[in-house]
Amino acid sequence: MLKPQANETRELINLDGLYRFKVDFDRSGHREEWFKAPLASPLEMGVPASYNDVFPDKAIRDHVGYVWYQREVRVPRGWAGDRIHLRLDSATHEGMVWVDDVLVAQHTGGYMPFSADITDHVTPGRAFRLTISVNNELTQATIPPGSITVTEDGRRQQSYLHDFYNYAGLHRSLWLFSTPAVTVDDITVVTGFDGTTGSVDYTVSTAGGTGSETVAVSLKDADGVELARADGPRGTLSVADVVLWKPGAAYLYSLTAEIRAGGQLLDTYTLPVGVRTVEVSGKEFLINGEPFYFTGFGMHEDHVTVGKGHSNAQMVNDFQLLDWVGANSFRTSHYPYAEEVMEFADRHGIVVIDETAAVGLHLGFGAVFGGIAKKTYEDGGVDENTAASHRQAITELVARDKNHPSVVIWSIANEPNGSEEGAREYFQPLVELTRELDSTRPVGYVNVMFDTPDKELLGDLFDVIMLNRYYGWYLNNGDLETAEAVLEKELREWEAKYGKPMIMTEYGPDTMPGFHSIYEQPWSEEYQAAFLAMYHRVFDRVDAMVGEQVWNFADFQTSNGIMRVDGNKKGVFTRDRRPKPAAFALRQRWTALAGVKNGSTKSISAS
Ligand code: BDP
Repeated sequence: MLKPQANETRELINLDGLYRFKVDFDRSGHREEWFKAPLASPLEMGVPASYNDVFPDKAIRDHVGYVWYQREVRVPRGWAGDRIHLRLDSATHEGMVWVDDVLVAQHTGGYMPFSADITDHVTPGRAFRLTISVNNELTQATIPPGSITVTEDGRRQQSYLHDFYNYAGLHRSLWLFSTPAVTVDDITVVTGFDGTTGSVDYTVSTAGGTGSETVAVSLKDADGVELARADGPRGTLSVADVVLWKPGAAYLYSLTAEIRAGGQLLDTYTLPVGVRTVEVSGKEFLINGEPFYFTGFGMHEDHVTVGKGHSNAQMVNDFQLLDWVGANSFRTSHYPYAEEVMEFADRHGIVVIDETAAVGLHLGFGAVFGGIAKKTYEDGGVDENTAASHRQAITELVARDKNHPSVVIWSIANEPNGSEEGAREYFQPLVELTRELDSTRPVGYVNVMFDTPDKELLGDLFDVIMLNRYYGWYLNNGDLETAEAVLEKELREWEAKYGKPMIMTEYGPDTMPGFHSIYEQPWSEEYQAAFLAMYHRVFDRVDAMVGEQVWNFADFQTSNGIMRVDGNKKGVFTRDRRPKPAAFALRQRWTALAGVKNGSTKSISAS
């Protein structure tokens, strides 16, 4: 899936800005065909952003169902003869798109782009009415799942098992773009190297042609100097004296594909390419054949006011803070992030664990918080409908992100029930699907604290073991001595059971900024620092540990609950990105580690 771009043969117009906005409180919009006329509403809404925290209105914030966006869009005169498309980088969680009176696209899955060819419905030089209805409902058939109940007085309420607020709306950019009739439809690259010679295997698929066109590709270095050329839709480009893409030292070549007929250029597309390899070998995680140690965070796309709306300035700030704290990686917990984020990581050498939105696939969680434990893998729970959406989520994620050198692991779920009967039957086909779609990257899932090695049924299906552990917080709260012993014992059991590389993908306590204690009391800033230092001592003693990603980079908004005060406070930075003291301790440790643990000549000092 190629991101739209402007070049010699393609045009691109950004459609962000203010849209007319209407909340469909009584679910009448589709029946009354609101797309057929200007939306009758005094509200306007900025795009991209979540709408929830923008209006001082509880009914809008808590609304369960559709909201509508609308604006006029003018198609440039010069686009006559081209194919014209609309692209939404996301609509959370379901989007329906009309061009004037015509439904042109419908997509479910709130964190993935989709597009529509609207050539037949628009006229170059004229404007059209763009209307989008966006539904925020989560059901047992969506990824992530959720359930809706209706109160006695008719209010719809959304509940879900994941610990981040169900922000909704048009979170990412919208685009109008043109392509020629014959197009480069997709490009896949797989890279490698042998000594100082790099290789770029490429496959270019085309659409709209007669078969008589020719495809050629070329590769340029970062200075724009052409290094290699090849004819044909698939082949291998060889790169002498290759500069590898390395964590902390990104280097990007650019691959240009061209379609020609009779010498005339029909279409072209340029893709940034990082040459690097990723591999699991025994207990090691290798990038370019060298052991890599992940440092960083599980993160969230989450900011004050705009919620999950993408903002380039906030993104740059988050990456700058990652750099400041010495992090070399992050996980896109718990959904795919905006493509701008992935491209930024590519350009700056940040390593990414790329996760689907499959979070909350554990119906036993209810019991932990005093509710009733339900079976997870049964009809009406995590069932064939969930699996169908999950397959779509994996397929779209790999299609979108397969060419990013920063992506080194596919994480296909966060904390599913991995110990109940049915877990293997559910996950085995999904792992196989992921490997079929991309045989080059390790595949993992993130294991929940209840699924200890004596109970867990899935680890052998995956390449890496990714664990979320909260000893010292949800368990052994305030008792770091016991927590340390239990943590080490469990990590050693995992190591013995699978002998695979292990990453701690979540660990950390809620921490109230400004709360101090000389007794290392839970919630204090001192406790957070002591908690993390304890985990680090243990990681440094366990060989198979190849990474540590603290939960969380920053405080973030969640649904209401007795365990949350204006959200989750496990951030090392506050929600407005001010450091808690733990940030300074991490900075010291991670700067010293610099991505190397096993085989390191550097000494690892436990902070
Ligand atoms: C884990 C989840 C994460 C939560 C975290 C927590 O993976 O989404 O926010 O716990 O409780 O279970 O803070």
